[in-house]
Amino acid sequence: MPVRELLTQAYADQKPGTAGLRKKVTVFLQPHYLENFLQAIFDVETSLKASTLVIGGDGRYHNRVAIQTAIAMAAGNGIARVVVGQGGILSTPAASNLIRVHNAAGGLLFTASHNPAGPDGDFGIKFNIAGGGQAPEALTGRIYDASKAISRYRIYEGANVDLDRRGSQQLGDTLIEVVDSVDDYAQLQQSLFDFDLIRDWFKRGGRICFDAMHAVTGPYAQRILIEQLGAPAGSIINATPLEDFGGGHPDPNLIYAKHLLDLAMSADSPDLIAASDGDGDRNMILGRGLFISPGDSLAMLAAHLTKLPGYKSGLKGLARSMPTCRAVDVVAKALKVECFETPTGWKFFCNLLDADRLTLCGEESFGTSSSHTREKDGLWAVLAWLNVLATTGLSVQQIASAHWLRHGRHYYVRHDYDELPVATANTVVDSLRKALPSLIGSTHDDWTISQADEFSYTDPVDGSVATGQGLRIVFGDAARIILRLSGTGTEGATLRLYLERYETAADKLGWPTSEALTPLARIAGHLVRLNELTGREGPSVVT
Ligand code: VG1
Ligand code: CO
Repeated sequence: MPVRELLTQAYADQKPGTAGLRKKVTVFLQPHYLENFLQAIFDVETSLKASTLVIGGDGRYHNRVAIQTAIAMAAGNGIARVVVGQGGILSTPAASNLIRVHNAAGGLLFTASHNPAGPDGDFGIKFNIAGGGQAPEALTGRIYDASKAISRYRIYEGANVDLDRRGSQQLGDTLIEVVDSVDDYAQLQQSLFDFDLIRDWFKRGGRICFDAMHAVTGPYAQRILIEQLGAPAGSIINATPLEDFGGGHPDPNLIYAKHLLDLAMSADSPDLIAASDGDGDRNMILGRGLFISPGDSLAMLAAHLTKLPGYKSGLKGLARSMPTCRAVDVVAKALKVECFETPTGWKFFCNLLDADRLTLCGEESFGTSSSHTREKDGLWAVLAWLNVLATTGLSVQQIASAHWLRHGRHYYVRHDYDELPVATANTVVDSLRKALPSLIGSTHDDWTISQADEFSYTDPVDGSVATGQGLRIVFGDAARIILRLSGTGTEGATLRLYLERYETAADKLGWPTSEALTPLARIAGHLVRLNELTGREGPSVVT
């Protein structure tokens, strides 16, 4: 019998973070490291056995090897059926959709999102559950506990599935189906947007530049934008997925995709400029002459969404993660729909989506999506913007200006302090936490602190509580300063400082963002003392 039970020793560091288990490739290459974590999932999530498991990844270095291991272990653990993307490729939103399409009990997604790839880069696993959403905290906690106690794992020895050949293959009692990576995803998008109208928009001369950043969205964008919507061939750049993402950092923001900002500011700017990240769940949106911040993009899409075919029946509710600017709250109020504030990480939206209380949600970290799937969806956001442009006949600039005039503008920036010693990062957080109560009521420039606390969240659907989700200093509606520790880094600790300022007067809507936020950055300097306590001169990355 090729199914073998092999002895192993547990690792103590397999605690999933904001978006699954993310480590250096070198960590994953340790003996049985991957096997242990997978076995912990199979041991905890016993519903997988009689059901279907979806497997795919973002194509980064080690993807194929890890997928072969995962398939062999699925067969070793008696999973009835495995659906895997051809070549081992599935973008994160496409995998979430496949789980739904196949009524699977879960999915294994091999990705470290936008983190650099290659032998010295990062690797990761996300476990998604039935319905397509990310495993909730309680479940990842149980998987972590199981990983610490593991002493053996089961594997189908000698398995070598042909990942490039579509169709069915049998591995012991397990049926392996290799499926096209794009088909179902493309069909889903077609059901949501007016493809005819967008095609006409291109025919009338509308222009897009989409940067796939040598990561997973290349084939998806090729199929949808070029083949189905008729965008000119040159509309996609860096379209070929590479194992090391071309040595780049497929994190679409103003730093790692600065060339897109330059393009937007050039005389020859297309109407829409966009990019997605390593695993296809993030999006960046720019128009001719301007960058749309993720919080603004969420708010603007919320304001226009019911004009799009898939959303004609109205909005159930809107949501943003706590550090995301409150622009969408203003739209929710105007539209009289409920607006939720959740902790950082997409998993917190999933219960609300399943309970039918949300239609659109997003995060400041370039994540936007809707009830059509249970992950953030980069190309979805691009198509939504294309459809809004085609439907309204307006430019990105016109949409933004009208939006700000009506709803006011939230200036926004995030400062990341990367690779800090863990103790230093904790000192910064602890000292601010201690100071918070004494800050309430104090005035800084023209702003008075109305609230200063540590965010905790009670899930409105199942009542579960998430504590320690970031420190916030709130100046009424006017401004916020937020500090939290990242849960996705693989080296030391990363602190994130988020600054938000709200203006409604017509003459205050056109400032450059950095200028608008200078006073708030100064106040944050006094209150949070990041530079002072870390010994740094400033943030490593400003987005
Ligand atoms: C970051 C972002 C968060 C996002 C997460 C996963 O987490 O801030 O908003 O959900 O990455 O994104 P953190 O804990 O480092 O701040 V991705 O594109 O990895 O799936
Ligand atoms: Co991602």
